[in-house]
Amino acid sequence: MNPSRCILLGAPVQEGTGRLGCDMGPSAFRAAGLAGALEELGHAVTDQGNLVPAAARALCHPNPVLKALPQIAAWTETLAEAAYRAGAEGMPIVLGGDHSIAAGTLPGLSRRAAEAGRAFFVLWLDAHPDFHTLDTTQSGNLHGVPMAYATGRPGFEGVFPPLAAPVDPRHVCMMGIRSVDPPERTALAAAGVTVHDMRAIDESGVAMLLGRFLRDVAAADGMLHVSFDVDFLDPDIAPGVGTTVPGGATFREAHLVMEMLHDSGLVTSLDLVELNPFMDDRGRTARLMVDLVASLMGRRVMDRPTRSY
Ligand code: NNH
Ligand code: MN
Ligand code: MN
Ligand code: MN
Repeated sequence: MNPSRCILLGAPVQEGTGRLGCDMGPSAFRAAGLAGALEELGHAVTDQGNLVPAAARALCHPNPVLKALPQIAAWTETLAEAAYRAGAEGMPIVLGGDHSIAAGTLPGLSRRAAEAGRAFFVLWLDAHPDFHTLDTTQSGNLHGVPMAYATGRPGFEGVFPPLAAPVDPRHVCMMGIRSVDPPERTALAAAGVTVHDMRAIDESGVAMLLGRFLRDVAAADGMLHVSFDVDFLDPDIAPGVGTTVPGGATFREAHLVMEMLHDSGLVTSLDLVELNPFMDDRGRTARLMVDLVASLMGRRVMDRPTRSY
């Protein structure tokens, strides 16, 4: 990967989870030294500060459990536009905020790719697939729906903005998955999303699974967006998150994923989501996330020949 112009966009969204604290995520990434770590690697960094959501308008939906629908719909509109614009200026790195922000970033960036005539791929690093529709979610937490919306599953019409370029579910690879609700399981299989759950990682290792996906992206000359939910990581190393699911990616697996992504030279945008500084242990999770981003952006232990996947 050549030196990039990194565009940092803060998205202090917390209404998509059932708890408070993710609104402090952008500050924690900054306090943990994200911009400095990128600059040290030779990248130019422009921090555009925190976004402000569009005005929320009243929305009704028959599912009574949905939480903060007007607020998240407003953020979705703002984020889609901001990610689309930042995609023309450099490599957008969106600092969440909870994972509902991907309902904005994915459509904005896939629209940018479509206009460039490029295929758009997504690597989804998460304990959860976030593949609920507004009708199937039982928790009502809208961080559980962004992938369903971005891939054009029905039921979002008139609530979230229309999609200029829905993401092809066959261009989505999920890794780290270990908490799937029954309606999500059925829908993922029907849509053709590649899901590497923790068992697949245990059986095959991240290198084999990720290498296969990176080869597909490279063969299509695709743009690759990485959506990185903190709960991809094992809670023992990353406690600063609302939803701690045991059995997550280890320090070494996560670093290897990041190093392979760097070597591939394919990553064009990044979401960092679900960091909850209120739950963190003296900034440990924020600092680990910054270290992982540094590996993704070129920090390495030893020089080695560039590999192509
Ligand atoms: N699937 C659950 C729900 O919809 C959990 C989603 N929680 C997440 N997603 N943290 O990444 O509520
Ligand atoms: Mn998520
Ligand atoms: Mn998650
Ligand atoms: Mn294809």
